[in-house]
Amino acid sequence: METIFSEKHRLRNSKTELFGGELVEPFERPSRAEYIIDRVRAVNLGPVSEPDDFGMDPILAIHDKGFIDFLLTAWTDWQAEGFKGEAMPTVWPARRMSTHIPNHIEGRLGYYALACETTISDGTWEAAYAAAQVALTGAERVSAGAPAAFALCRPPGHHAAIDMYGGYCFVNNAAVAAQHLLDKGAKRIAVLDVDFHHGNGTQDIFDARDDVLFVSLHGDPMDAFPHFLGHADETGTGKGESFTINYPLPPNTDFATWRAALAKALVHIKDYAPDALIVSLGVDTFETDPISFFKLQSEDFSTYGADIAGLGLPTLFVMEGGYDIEEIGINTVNVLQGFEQANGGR
Ligand code: SP5
Ligand code: ZN
Repeated sequence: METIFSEKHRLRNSKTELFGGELVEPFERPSRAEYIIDRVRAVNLGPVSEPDDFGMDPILAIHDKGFIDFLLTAWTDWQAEGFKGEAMPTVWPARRMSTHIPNHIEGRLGYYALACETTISDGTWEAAYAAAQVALTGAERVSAGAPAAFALCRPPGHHAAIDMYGGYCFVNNAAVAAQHLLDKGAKRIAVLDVDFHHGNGTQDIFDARDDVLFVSLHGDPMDAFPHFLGHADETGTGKGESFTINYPLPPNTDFATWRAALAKALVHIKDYAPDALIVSLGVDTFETDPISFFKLQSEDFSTYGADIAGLGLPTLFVMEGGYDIEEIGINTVNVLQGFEQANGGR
């Protein structure tokens, strides 16, 4: 399987995350991608390629222009205020308040943020842009007939909504890739989100659409980030009704329970008969992930990679979360190898 990877991920290197009332080193840090690419190379998963540049249009096909303009200048606007730390919001348009978009950077941060653990700093936009190009290049390969590809995106994307960032995400890489596959002629795309956290951004983007099926297994939002989306009663709206499917799972969910939910998800995907599958691949379901509460073990990742291969669909894997950094390479590549071995080594 070919991996698409850009060293520009390193430009996303913020120093602070708000966690437990303290500013700590971010869980989402550059070494994550280094461990993954090292493992890809160590097991000879396949060639590693640089992304092509598809420009801004495919990003603007998914995201609000005002939101992207905000991301482009947020760091310089913040610095112009003379603030010493990294950019984070302190105020939000909460219930019954105005949705006018403020001028001041502090107001705009609150308007466009869905969470404030994720700071914006120098290079954030450049890395997020490169990650979207990685996903687009992977989509291009699948569109051209590759049975599978791995878009090693960093920063991740599935929490980024039409006009919101947060949860370590800025541009929704999986959504940008899905739209690209549709624009290249696919009629239906399924997104299977196996990250521990609910893919609220992807759900938001495709909520009212029937050309993208969104299926997610995740920590129940009653107990897990992002807390305000991902319930089982969210099934899509309008034309998109029944094309969103959520499997919220409780604390300490083990692989047997998780795999039973995956089996149900795979039946829905098969019935939808998509032209291709995008897997939002987060490995924060691992038993020792520092911010999550599922109990998957390393060999389970191989097992479910093979389960996904059973669909027999052209598949683009898009990297999302995973914060047990020492094990992130093994767990991620286990999914890809499990998939490939079940797929007859293609
Ligand atoms: C892409 C991705 O995986 N984003 C996740 C962002 C989660 N950020 C908020 C983390 C809050 C975790 N609280 C955990 C308490 C552990 N005891
Ligand atoms: Zn996650």
